[in-house]
Amino acid sequence: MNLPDDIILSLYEKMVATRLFDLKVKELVEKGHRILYHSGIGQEAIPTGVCAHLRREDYLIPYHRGWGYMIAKGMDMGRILAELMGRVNGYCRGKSGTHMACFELGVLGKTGIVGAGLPIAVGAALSAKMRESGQIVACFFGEGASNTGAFHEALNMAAVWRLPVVFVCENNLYDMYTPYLEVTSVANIADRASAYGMPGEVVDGQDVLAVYEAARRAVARARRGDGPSLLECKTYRWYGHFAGDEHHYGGYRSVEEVEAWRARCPIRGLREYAISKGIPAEELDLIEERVRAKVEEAERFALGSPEPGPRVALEDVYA
Ligand SMILES: Cc1ncc(C[n+]2csc(CCOP(=O)(O)OP(=O)(O)O)c2C)c(N)n1
Repeated sequence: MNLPDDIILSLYEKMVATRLFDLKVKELVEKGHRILYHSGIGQEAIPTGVCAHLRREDYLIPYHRGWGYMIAKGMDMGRILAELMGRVNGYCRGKSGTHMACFELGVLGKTGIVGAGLPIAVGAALSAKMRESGQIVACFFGEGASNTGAFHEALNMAAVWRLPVVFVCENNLYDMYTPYLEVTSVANIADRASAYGMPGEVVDGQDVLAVYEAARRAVARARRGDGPSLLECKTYRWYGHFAGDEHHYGGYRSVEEVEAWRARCPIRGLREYAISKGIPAEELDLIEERVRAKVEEAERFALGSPEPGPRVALEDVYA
């Protein structure tokens, strides 16, 4: 694969933004701000590589880990952070926190129920097909979600109706604190695709170019009207399941295992590839500087945004 430099630089920028935004949230949590936090650091290549193929009008079903999907789909980091902090300038006026949605960009919201995004993806894809709108759906979830009934129902209906969905499993090897192999009937979640007559592919989730290429095929299939696909991206989260999970390092995960995965940083991997292709390191440094400034600006925006008063609790409700 020989991607043009502008695509490589764009993937780099999105991954760096995802990483620096996540680190900013971590810093704010450590300072005592109350933010529901599931770090996606280490997994940046997956939302970046998949969402690079989405159009503005396509649907996106994110899941609880990280914010790379939202950033890659074009959501504003300041408004994401404001929402996480419960401020009125957030995407849902501070009422949803991490479960925010942005309908203008097709982001249908995170849910706190593991696996619950998959049937929503099927519904959105059915709607797109019936309206002949040309939209597709990218649906993200962890390997733990693939053991829920919702996963199996969703894949079955998506296959029966040949719906335009790309199911993306981020297999970071642990369902909270449980090694997935202890509770899962197959070593590769992608193998489950064959039970529903759709293509399933195992992808190196630390290699953004591999994710980009696999997603290109799956998205093209969905756009052609040939139906859904399942991508399983093998990956690893660098930090705990959530802020305060201190046992992830040397507890339920060995220090050697964590360090071996950290050595396969997706951002460093792309950086080295870009430099080997002749892209100057200074250009990559400039991108980092620019993104860092945007993250600082997002923090100022969020902290400067007021908290909603009690009156707004009665707004945006049905009755
Ligand atoms: C139906 C349901 N069961 C349990 C939980 C508690 N829970 C939240 S995240 C999580 C682990 C999910 O693992 P996975 O889907 O692999 O995603 P990961 O956190 O590893 O990215 C669990 C068990 C929940 N939110 N919903």
